[in-house]
Amino acid sequence: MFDPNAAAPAGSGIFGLPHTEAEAAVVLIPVPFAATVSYGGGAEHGPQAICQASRQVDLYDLQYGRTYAAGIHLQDEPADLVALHVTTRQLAEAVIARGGAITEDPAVRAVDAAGARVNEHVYQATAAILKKGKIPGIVGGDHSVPFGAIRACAERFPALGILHVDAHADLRVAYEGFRWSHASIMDNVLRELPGVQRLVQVGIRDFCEQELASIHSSGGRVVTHFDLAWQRRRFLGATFDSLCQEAIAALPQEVYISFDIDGLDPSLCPHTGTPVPGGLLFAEALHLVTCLAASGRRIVGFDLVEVAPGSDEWDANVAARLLYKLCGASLQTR
Ligand SMILES: [Mn+2]
Repeated sequence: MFDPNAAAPAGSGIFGLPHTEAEAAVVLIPVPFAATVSYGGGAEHGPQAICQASRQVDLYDLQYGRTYAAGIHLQDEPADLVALHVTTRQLAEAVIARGGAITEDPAVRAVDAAGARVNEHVYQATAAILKKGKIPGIVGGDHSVPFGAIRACAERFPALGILHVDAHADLRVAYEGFRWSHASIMDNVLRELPGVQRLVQVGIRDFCEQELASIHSSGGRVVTHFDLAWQRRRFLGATFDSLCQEAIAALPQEVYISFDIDGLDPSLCPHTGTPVPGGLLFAEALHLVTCLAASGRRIVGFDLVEVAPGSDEWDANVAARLLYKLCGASLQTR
């Protein structure tokens, strides 16, 4: 008999839970793929590290109650994606080392093909979960991996909104030559997925001029809350709550959360691939998600990406706790 007050039993699943996929209302899809990372590596080990750290998370949640009771299941890592990461990373590293792609580079074509394969896997897996009325959650991997999940959600819930927490705008056009780059996910989403009505970005503090131009020319489809602007308004007296409410008000009824761990203050994720000073504290991120769940909107799916385990368990520990909160918030809005 499962005891939510006891330590995680040997052989149990994520968060020490016993649920099979059939028993779970939240199904987590691990995507151990991070071929196009530009700076620090390791996000391909995110799913395993988070699963390991998740066993220390206490199951009763003061905000969301018995999150575990609805069932949470993490799928097995597909062996072919693990292998695909290794071969693709070697190709991508060589391209990045010489400063990005030259036109018609065969290595780039191979990396793009691998990205397309990941997208297809994630799309099929997410669509199958949505079809059963369950909530899909992607555990990355770098920020290229949730494209297929956003595609599946946008097809099932047209006029979808995305709440995107990140240090980076991720609106680069084929960064370093890679179509499915981690830095290009939201550019790909806007370009390929008409079912995404609005992208609301929070925590943004690293972007290039082209990305700023994309935001300004989006006709309101992209609403970016720069970290600097939020900090400044808080210095002048605005409450964090009022900023959250303003961000959420721009979102439609159905919302997908794309959470790049580097949106948080880097003291909470020191080993993530591209850390940037600034960002949200843990309690602030939770407040944002809580306000979204309390707004009457429905969280139809989510991802947590760019978690790279370092020499200690810290990054994965933070991520596991954030992941549990994302499960709780989504279940509350179901
Ligand atoms: Mn990102």
